[in-house]
Amino acid sequence: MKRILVIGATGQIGTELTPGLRARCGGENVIAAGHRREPGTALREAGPYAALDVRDRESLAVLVTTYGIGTVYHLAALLSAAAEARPQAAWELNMNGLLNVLEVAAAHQCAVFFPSSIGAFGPSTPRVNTPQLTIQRPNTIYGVTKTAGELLCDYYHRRFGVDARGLRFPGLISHTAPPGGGTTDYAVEIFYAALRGEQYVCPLAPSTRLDMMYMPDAVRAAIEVMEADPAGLRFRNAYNVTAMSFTPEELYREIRRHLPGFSMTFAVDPVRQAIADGWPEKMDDSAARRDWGWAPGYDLPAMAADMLEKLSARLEGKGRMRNAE
Ligand code: AKB
Repeated sequence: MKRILVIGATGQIGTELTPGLRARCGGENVIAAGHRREPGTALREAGPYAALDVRDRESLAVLVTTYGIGTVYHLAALLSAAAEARPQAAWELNMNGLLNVLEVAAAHQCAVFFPSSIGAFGPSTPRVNTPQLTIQRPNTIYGVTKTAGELLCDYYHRRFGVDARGLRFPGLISHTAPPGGGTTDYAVEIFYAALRGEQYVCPLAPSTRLDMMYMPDAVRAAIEVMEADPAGLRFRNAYNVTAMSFTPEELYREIRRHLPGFSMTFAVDPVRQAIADGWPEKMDDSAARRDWGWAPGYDLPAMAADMLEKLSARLEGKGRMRNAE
């Protein structure tokens, strides 16, 4: 059996996609790779782990041949706000990393999953019901790498027959992976503050409406699009997928239904606000629904209830561990 390689296994999506794939395909068949030499115990004990810098094409090729890899989920990237602070590093990781993955995939007949983003759109894109095919003129380096990445994946599919598929993810919300350098991170950080009994200072203005998704839906979407019958795929890179759309004010009100004492203030970060203002409020994901049966499972109330339950259990567990030390 051909194995699966997850690059960026310790990052935001990889932290949940890797166990999801291992549960489905068996631990030994899913190789986790990340820039950390020592990943967490759960990741290391459930299957093989390899330290990898995806900018090193040779090491990637060795990994692919050593493990007999048939599918690569390439998740390693700098997110939008972090990329804006280090544009050259973002280009090197997001673009050169992807080019290496596609080159190795072409040489070894691997399928490739590429996560694009609402960041692939820009201020001239329609923000409401953003169509599958529309204007893509992003004005951030992150967006430039996502749009170019979509095109590069399509090029490798057409020119070299690489089975490259992708999704345009909205902001992703996870109780497992801590936020790291994204514009939509507020929608995760807010839960940590609420459960720790702290006031949350939101970096986006109260009415900033953005497209969002809970991580279990994102993991399922990534697996489903890679398992879809290729004959039904009218698009490759990348399908719009969405689940919910809310503002910081609406998320705050939803959390207060569970934790009435929680409070939030605003200190708008001009960099993140400018990025958010150019992104879709809600994408039209009808092509994904029609072509491979995409349907989200979580809306805002369901996501908030599950986040509060799971994250509070995790934070309590950590507190217990600290007290026992
Ligand atoms: C970010 O905020 O940079 C990411 C994204 C929407 O791609 N979460």
